Amino acid sequence: MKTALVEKAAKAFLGPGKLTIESLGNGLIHQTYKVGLSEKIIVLQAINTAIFKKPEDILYNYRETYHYLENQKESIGIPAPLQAMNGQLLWKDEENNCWRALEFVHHSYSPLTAENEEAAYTMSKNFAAFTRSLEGLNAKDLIEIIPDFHNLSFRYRQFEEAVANGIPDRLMNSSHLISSLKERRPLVDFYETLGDAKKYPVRLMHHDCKISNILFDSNTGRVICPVDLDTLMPGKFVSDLGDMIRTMACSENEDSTNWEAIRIRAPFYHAILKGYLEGIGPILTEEEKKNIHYSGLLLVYMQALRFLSDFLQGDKYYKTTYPDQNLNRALNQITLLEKLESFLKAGY
Ligand code: GN1
Ligand code: MG
Repeated sequence: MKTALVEKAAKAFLGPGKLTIESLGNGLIHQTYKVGLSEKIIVLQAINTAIFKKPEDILYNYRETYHYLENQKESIGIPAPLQAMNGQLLWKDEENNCWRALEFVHHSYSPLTAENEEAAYTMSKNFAAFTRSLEGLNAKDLIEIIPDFHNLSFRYRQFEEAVANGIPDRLMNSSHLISSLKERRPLVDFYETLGDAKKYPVRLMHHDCKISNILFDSNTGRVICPVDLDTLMPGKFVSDLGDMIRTMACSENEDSTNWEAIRIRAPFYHAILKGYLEGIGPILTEEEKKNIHYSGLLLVYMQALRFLSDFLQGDKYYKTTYPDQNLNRALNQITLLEKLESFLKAGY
């Protein structure tokens, strides 16, 4: 993003004056900045409208959630959405970039890895408690921000299309990965059984429960709240639990190419499950509990499909910093999937 545009957007939210601007976070989708004007600091984001086609829907869901939580006793609070000087939550610049701003939470940080089981337990419990605290908000009242976002059948179809129409030399480089992913097609069949809403209720899920999406207090070390709520929308429990297993139970992050080091850290896996069950409380159904171990399998598989499809189609979706990065990410996730399969087969 051009500096001049970031400055203009910052002024649209903060007014005129001397600004400080720095990049924030490690998201793969939006451009995020920490912007200051004298004492006031905000988080400013250019929404990726190629992916979030209706950015106003993000603001709608956020405002509804924010107000709902504000009126609940002892519930988790989230950073306040901020209006631009013109009173709007969404501000468009002359190139049609869509900007939004949030309150900056002082003395906070978001970790890149779960340092120990305790941290994994705490985070998992917090994400689960977040879902629980939204039980009173009708999931159907929020907009499905990205239709079919965690629909594994849809992701599998996208993968098939990428295999049919992908860039030829990229297809050749990935033939081994493509067959590993095809072999695991039965996971899609299992996913389809989740369509039964009595057994697997639709709830408001975060849909991006990776470790870097939770804020900790740097003074006390305690969890503050989940962030990156753009994909907060109706969904199934596997999404959040699965993404936590994917990103916290794994010994390496999704960008690692240290294949030999990728493994499931059993104590972390158990801590995540324990935290989730405690945080969600009695609302999980028997069926959900019975099939709880599918969560990690489904989400790691989906992420592998998404990374490989994007690679085959020329890296149009995920930000990359080198040519084979999405291929490596897919390889990383398939390695993780194999490790998770053996871990579960061995009785975990
Ligand atoms: C994207 O931008 P970021 O890093 O928060 C993606 C998630 C993936 C994740 C993989 C809207 O999230 O679904 O799990 O990358 N978000 C979207 O790191 O596609
Ligand atoms: Mg995200």
